[in-house]
Amino acid sequence: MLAFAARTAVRPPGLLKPRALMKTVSRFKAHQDSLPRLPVPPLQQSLDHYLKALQPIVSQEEWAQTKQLVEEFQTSGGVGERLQKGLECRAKKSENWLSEWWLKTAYLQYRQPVVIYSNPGLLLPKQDFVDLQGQLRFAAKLIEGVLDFKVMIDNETLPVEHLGGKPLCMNQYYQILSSCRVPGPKQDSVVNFGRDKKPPTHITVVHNYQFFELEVYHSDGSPLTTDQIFVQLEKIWNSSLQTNKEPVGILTSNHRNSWAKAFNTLTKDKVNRDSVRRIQQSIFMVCLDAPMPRVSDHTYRSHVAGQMLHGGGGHLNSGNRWFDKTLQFIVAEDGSCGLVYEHAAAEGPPIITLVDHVMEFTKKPGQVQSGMVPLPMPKKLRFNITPEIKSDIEKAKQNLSIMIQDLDITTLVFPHFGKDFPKSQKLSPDSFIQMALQLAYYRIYGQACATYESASLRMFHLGRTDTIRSASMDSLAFVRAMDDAGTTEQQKVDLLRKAIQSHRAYTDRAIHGEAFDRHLLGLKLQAIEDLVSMPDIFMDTSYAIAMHFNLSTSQVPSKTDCVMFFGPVVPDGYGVCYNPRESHINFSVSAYNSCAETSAQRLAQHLEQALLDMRVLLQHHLQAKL
Ligand code: COA
Ligand code: HC5
Repeated sequence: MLAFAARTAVRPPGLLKPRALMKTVSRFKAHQDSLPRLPVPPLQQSLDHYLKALQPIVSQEEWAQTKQLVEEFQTSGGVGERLQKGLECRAKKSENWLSEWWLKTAYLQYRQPVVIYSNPGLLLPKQDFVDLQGQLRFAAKLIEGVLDFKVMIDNETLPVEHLGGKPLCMNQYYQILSSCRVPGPKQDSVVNFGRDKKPPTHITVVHNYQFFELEVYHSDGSPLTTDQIFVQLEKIWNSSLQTNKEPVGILTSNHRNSWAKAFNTLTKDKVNRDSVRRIQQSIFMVCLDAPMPRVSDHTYRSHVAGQMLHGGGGHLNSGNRWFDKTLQFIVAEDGSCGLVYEHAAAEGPPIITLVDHVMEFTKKPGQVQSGMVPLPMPKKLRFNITPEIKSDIEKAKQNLSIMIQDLDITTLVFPHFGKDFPKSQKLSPDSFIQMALQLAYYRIYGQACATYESASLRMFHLGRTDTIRSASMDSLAFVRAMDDAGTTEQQKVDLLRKAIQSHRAYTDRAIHGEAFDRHLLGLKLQAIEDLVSMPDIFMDTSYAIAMHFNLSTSQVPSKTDCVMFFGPVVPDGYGVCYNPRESHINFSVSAYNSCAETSAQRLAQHLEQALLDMRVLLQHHLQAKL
């Protein structure tokens, strides 16, 4: 019995009977255990690749200096070798040498607000309802759809995903429901209640800044139907008509240290503490938003993307959120829908799989109900607002307003082609798009920049991401040649193909655990853990340039025709997310207004032009016979 209890620690959450549970433990665990462990790449290989990746983005002098530092770092018996041994030792002792470090470095110790700086957003196709009835009916169906997906998590019928023919780690699916980030003074944490003895059976619904606990299961464990959820949502709506409430949720948008302090103040009060706890525990959250200000059809998508990321500010829907909550669906009365999610728990793809399932589900006709059972009133989660908390809310509002003013975001549907065209040219669509981005950036700035593209490490147990550095000497040669009158069209074609192939080769290395970014991070953290002084390669200008990602990009494909977005990771940079479909591509581009040198619209226009120019180039000129 003890052995069983110990094993349940790894079980996926769910409302399961013990027998089913045993089966679940073994199947989930068997799959997870069969996955390879994340390797530590050979030191020299990573350093060689690092030097190569620096070439297009640093000066020759900087490069020469770094080469020397790298050589010193890797001398036999030197600090590099020692740190590498430390890492290899860590890899032997842990399930994944990187995952905990990554969680802390990329998320929990990151002090900037989660809004814009960390939480990604997603915009769904506009729904065709225009009134309250439609809004609540869609929200009810959406809730039922998530619960339908949750069955697959609970009873482990989620199909194992594959990449490059290899099975992927499925752990992230067990982190996205019933979880929440919690602010801390130096470091945050993430709590997950799905593994509790009695997993949560409620969701949080928020309307007019008022939070409600909505039970979504009957006492026999069966989920509420769409009609039943609809009735409950109506009750919530009708009991939260006042619009003069303090937007307590806006506290979650603040700088993490400020929020951690305010969190302490807020949760001194037992009523507040219990309400926060119920939000954290809930399976997920649904935000019933007030209508958004009317904008022209032309700017609608870009405008609503902002709404999904931040809620529009204290006077609009930002108080209708708990930005620490892992998963928040947003449904507004005018048919705008989407979500915002807290990133620490999972990457985009598991969220997208859930969204695709939910959107398919909402298209199914509802079952006709035979009579309604009376259901209790959803519980209002009350907050006692002291003058101190009110002042914290005011400060958070002001701060958020500045952040919102600063966000420059645009979405673009590139209608001319999708994956179909690069595929017809026997080229990787992802690499094709990345090269278009390189060309667009070069045409604006006349130089290449450190470029980040997310690569999945889920081939490995508990794998998250590594970095594909899309700016290479090959990409630079291509973008330089593209507008150069002295280069023949045939040479341009060859350079484009070579750049694409080199990017695709990088991608293959990255998803097989052979990129260098996480390895270098590991060596740096190992140095901190071993209390050795920071090696010079990490104190070097080239390293700072390499880590200053002016282009932060990510491909997130989906079956639903949606667009995803996130903020830039540096003050003078861009965030670019794209969803390549068969015959069009959805893009989002973000930047900061406070940076005079960047403009989301400008990059988006150049991107469109670059994609078109690359197609013309390939269509008009046959591949050189090698
Ligand atoms: N000729 C013809 N077709 C090709 C081709 C070629 N040379 N190369 C690729 N293709 C096809 C593929 O077979 C695939 O076909 P499909 O549409 O039927 O699936 C399609 O083109 C897409 O392939 P490609 O564009 O090369 O990209 P990819 O799907 O391999 O994705 C990454 C590349 C880097 C995005 C992916 O490996 C990855 O890591 N994804 C996760 C990223 C992530 O986690 N993002 C979120 C972070 S929160
Ligand atoms: C719903 C789409 C989410 C995409 C989020 C994403 O790509 O996040 C990246 C995660 C990672 O580890 O690479 C980080 N990035 C936004 C900075 C690219």
